[in-house]
Amino acid sequence: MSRNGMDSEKVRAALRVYFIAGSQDCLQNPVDVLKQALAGGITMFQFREKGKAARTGEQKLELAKELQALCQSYGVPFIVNDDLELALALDADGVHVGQEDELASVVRERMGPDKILGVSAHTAQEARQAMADGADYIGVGPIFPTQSKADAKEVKGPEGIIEFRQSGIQLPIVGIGGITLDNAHLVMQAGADGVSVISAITHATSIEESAKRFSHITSGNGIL
Ligand code: TZP
Ligand code: MG
Repeated sequence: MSRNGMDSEKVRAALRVYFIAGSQDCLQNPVDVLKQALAGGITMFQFREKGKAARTGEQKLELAKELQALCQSYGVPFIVNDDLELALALDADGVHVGQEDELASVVRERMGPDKILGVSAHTAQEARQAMADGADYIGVGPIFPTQSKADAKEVKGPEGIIEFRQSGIQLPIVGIGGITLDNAHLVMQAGADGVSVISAITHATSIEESAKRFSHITSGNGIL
């Protein structure tokens, strides 16, 4: 079985503006939030329904289906956070797992070679293991302080990404945690292929405008 699900250049392009959300992150209907984010130009979406306020069971499934259909209408990959069974049931485009979740090697095996596998990595060793397990990309963070993840690890700063690159990690990297329109360029300059964002999009005054600006910043067009 091929170890990587997708051509790595396609993965790098999809990581550019990687929007993550679940209903617990949204100030309005998550379907409306995603519609606006897609209109603004996000390049990938991760459904991360997590925490006390999260939906479960049938409600989670129904929301996932709706969000997936929206992503499909834009040709944007729909990734499921830490729920392999849901991803398989929906034939989602991929799965993202953390170090405490299902083993990446197991996820790769069960999804097959053509799906996108993302793994959160905090050390170069974890990054190398993720690659060996068949990861298409790694998520590195938190880069900056975040309010969106209760159990977030120590803040790494953009230096965390520079260190990964210096230690020879060539896998596509997406930075995560506290990324805003003001600091996203630092994440890209550090060697990331893209930015993962929750609150800077879900809590934006204009979601579409925020997504649009992230798109400009990460395409090298500078800060608008
Ligand atoms: N993993 C590390 S930080 C984080 C996750 C899921 C939350 C990122 O959210 P925000 O609002 O973009 O800081
Ligand atoms: Mg997780």
